Amino acid sequence: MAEPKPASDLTRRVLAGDRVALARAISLIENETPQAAEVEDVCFRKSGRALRLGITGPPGAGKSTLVMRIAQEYRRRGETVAIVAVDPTSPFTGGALLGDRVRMAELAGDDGVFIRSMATRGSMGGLAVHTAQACDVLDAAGFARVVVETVGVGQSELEVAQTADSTAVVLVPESGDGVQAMKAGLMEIGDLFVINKSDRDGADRAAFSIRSALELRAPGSAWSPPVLQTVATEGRGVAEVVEAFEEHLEHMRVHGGFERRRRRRFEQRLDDLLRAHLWQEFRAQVPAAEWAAALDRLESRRATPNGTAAVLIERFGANRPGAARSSG
Ligand SMILES: Nc1nc2c(ncn2[C@@H]2O[C@H](COP(=O)(O)OP(=O)(O)OP(=O)(O)O)[C@@H](O)[C@H]2O)c(=O)[nH]1
Ligand SMILES: [Mg+2]
Repeated sequence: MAEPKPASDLTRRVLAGDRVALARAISLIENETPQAAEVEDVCFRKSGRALRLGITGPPGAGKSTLVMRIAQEYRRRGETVAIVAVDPTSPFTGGALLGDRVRMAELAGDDGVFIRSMATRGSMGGLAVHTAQACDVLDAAGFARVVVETVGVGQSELEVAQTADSTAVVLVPESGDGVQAMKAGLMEIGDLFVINKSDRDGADRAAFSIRSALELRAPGSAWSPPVLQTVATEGRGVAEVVEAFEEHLEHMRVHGGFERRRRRRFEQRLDDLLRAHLWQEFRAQVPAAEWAAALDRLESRRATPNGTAAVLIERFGANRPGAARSSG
């Protein structure tokens, strides 16, 4: 493996935990600027110590409110925390996270906390890759816990949740009988479940139905996900959520699941990156006129999508004669 090049000024400041540099580095990642690669690579090599926690669930379940409370609880325990709110829709506001000014103010000015929202942009392996890269940066900067909030709807958001070491699914009493959560793919990814807004009616019933649904999941598995109740706005039950995260992480360390999970995550990440790179490379090989001609043939039904794809791969794919690459 090649020796790493000396770090740039930005990278050095990131590693020193400089907040302005951290924000800048994450922007570079978000925008897929060429400069991002250096920060990413240096930070990746230095990462691995932070424990990554995922918080996901339906829109408005109280995820951001809970994340703020979790951060406060970690601070009470003397741990540093970085928060990444992955916001698929609004690139700049960070949605409710930045809107939650009271709790923000409580955490602002604390050097042990870093909060950042990230938008969905670009193509290089998508949301999960960007999130993992941002987590590497925060990890390398020395934060002990990195918490990622995503809305639990849609495949790419679920993939983000799966980049965590431990994931909490946040539901509300109205989430009903667990069937909805199951349909959304949330039941499979939770290592712990939180019924937030438990100040409302039906929290006990919701917790019961989630527990029942969980019994159908992977019977005999070593870890049975706890189902907790919180009132995030008041901080009730939050210490128990933090405790459950820590117990789950410890459980995996003892039973060996921890490294397995991280390895799976690397595999997924490599897959995503390779797919994106190979696809971009391939598309760059196909002249615009050829592309338009292929679309014409599809439009007039003179060719099929399967046949067209096969022909394009044969003519422009990496395996064609003389396709040996000149640059790496
Ligand atoms: N009654 C009650 N309201 C809560 C509780 N937790 C959060 N809320 C309120 O629910 C609303 C949504 O909270 P957020 O924390 O923004 O929820 P979210 O899941 O992050 O929302 P998105 O990121 O937009 O999906 C806010 O008005 C919160 O004040 C709770 O425990 N009880
Ligand atoms: Mg939120």
